[in-house]
Amino acid sequence: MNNKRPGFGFSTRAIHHGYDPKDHHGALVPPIYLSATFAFPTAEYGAACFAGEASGHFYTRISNPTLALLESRMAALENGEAAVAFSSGMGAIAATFWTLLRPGDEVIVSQTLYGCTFALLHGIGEFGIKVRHVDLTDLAALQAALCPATRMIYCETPANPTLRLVDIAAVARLAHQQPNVTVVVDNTYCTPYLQRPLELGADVVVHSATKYLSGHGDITAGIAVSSHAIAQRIRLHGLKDLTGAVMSPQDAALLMRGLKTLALRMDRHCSNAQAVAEALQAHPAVQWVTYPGLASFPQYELAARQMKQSGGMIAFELKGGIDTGRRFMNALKLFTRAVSLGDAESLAQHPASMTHSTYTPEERAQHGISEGLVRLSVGLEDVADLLADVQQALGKCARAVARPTLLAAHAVK
Ligand code: 7XF
Repeated sequence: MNNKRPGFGFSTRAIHHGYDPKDHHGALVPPIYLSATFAFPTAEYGAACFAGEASGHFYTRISNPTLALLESRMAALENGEAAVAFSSGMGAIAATFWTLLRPGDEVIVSQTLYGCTFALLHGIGEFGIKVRHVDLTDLAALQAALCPATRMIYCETPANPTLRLVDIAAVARLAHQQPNVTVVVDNTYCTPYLQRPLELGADVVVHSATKYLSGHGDITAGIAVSSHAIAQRIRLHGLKDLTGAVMSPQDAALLMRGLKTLALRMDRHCSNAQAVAEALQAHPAVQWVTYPGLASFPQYELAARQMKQSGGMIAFELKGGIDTGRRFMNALKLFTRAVSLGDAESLAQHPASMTHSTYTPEERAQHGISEGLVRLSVGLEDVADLLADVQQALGKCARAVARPTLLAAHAVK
């Protein structure tokens, strides 16, 4: 496909961008370059590669043709100039932080973040980088937190696991009133099919490509997408020297296979999740449910403006808190009890004891993660089967919640 022809739609780019079978013996599917190193035609050319004076692949930790194809495809989907592939989402996030921050710098981060990102922030704090957690839905608080030392604003939107949103355009506008502030958005929950932060003014998008992008739960992978200049810094410093967290070319091929169906899969994740969220909301055993597609969602208008659809993730709490939540999880028959998200299989997990156990209970309370929150990643199964599973599990919780009330009523008599 000729990359210079503008106007191809999202799925066409996800399937074809950057590849022409003519250049590869007619192979419909891109070959996998399983080679750690690449031959130099002359010693002088090798030296020029290392000096940054010649282009070309010379060592897979820095670049590889299979990774380069994936990276150009991800850049095309996020509408960025360039991308860098990593062996995990945490690899991408760590390399971005280590590349863009120095001792004495300040980073402003949104209130709620995935547990290991939260832990990484503690880690970089030990190296003299000041981390400020700010409610980024409050622009006055952001304005007050910005100072000459601020170098980065980092957020997830929707946040894992609370689904709280950040208005990317508003935050980027404020951040860019000051020079040298980079806005980084973790777009894992949405993928570029639902939300494109770079188009809204962000500078870097990071992903756990372990999730929706690959979509089949068979790899761990990460991606950072940005301008050429920032991507080059992340590649030559954060990837090459500071983390070495390079993606394997075989995983890049699996990820490109997943990307071909991303739009189809996201449509189905979203419609299935909407139905499950509505069923939860209607059930008497449920205390609250958070899903961007429900009219009760506190940032419903922002979700409609910023996201193409509402995503596949749901957070909710049952009456009776985590004890009832555990009963619900243990009663599930089709949903699998597992962390991760964005797979074909529907998954249920308990953030306080699993993905967000890196927070202390006090920190969870401070960052808006309730102990009873149950997280669902709604998969691609038939919606009727998912609803039946949720209903039967809720039925067990409703009886469990109702029983003490009945006993109490008897005691009064
Ligand atoms: O290093 P990974 O590929 O696992 O990605 C890290 C990561 C980064 N950003 C977000 C928003 C994430 O959700 C993740 C990984 N989250 C999984 C989860 O929440 O289930 C990890 C399971 S412990």
